[in-house]
Amino acid sequence: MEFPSEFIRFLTKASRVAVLTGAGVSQESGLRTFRDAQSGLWAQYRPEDLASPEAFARDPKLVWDWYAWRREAIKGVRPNAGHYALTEMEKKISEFTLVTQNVDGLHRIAGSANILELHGNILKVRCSECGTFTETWDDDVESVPRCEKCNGLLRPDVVWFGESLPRAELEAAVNAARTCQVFFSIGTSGVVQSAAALAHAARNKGSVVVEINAEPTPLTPKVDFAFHGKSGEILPELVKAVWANGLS
Ligand code: BV8
Ligand code: ZN
Repeated sequence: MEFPSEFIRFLTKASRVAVLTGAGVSQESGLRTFRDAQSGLWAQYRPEDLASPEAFARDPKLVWDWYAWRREAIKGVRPNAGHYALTEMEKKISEFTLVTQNVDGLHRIAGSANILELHGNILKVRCSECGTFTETWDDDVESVPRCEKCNGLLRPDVVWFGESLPRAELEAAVNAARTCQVFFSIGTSGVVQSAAALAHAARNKGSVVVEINAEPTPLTPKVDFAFHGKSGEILPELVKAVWANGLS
């Protein structure tokens, strides 16, 4: 893929870069994106209908089993070239912030360091009553496992629709978006708030906004550079184009 020289120059000179990722960056690892997450017995449910406190109150076992199914899927995959290219970029740029909507933990496994998990992490479990985290729980039981401290139902440590994002991570993400010189939106349909507002916050501060996504999104008309294709192919090429021939 050819990258406009103006863009390469910008990125070469940039010392503050913020990146927002979504389910698209994990697609080439074999994980379904949110929009086409539901298959098999889950096909009858919209993700929003399972990822909410109301759904958990209505049928905790159904929601627990959905997350157990997704956890098994995640345990069976590895980061892809897109994840690793982002770890390379982090080494080349002095202030690099990786904000992710993904709960799969693949960025950390790939070696990224400065990660803000805006929507939590599916591999962590806590009590829905007292909030106590637990490292061990039994997945194949008739009912939802319970908290040893207060006997409350355990739940995945993710942010459900209608729940507020973790304050510290959100504040750090907004700050990174507002102070970066280049903002990347990668593998996200840009429809879920408050994450989707970050690119606009960066743009309003005069940052160069870049979209890398398999298809155009509502953000596309507003970006400075849009590269449509697979992030696992485009990101390694970008890293090579900017940093391989020792431009910086
Ligand atoms: C909140 C964790 C305070 C759980 C998730 C303002 C206006 C309207 C609505 C709202 C608003 N403010 C709040 C809301 C409500 C809601 C919201 O935004 N609803 C949407 C649907 C309109 N937001 C909330 O509830 C948030 N909480 O704001 O609290 C509050 C509360 C109530 C009212 C006011 C304020 C909490 C949102 C977080 C929910 N939790 N995940 C779990 O995972 O189970 S969201 C979840 O869905 C993901 O984390 C992610 O954020 C989102 C999915 O989006 P993407 O990651 O972008 O994935 P998607 O499949 O959509 O797209 C993938 C893209 O990749 C596609 O474009 C595809 O083309 C591309 N692609 C595919 N393959 C590749 C690729 N690109 C590159 N390479 C490839 N190989
Ligand atoms: Zn408890």
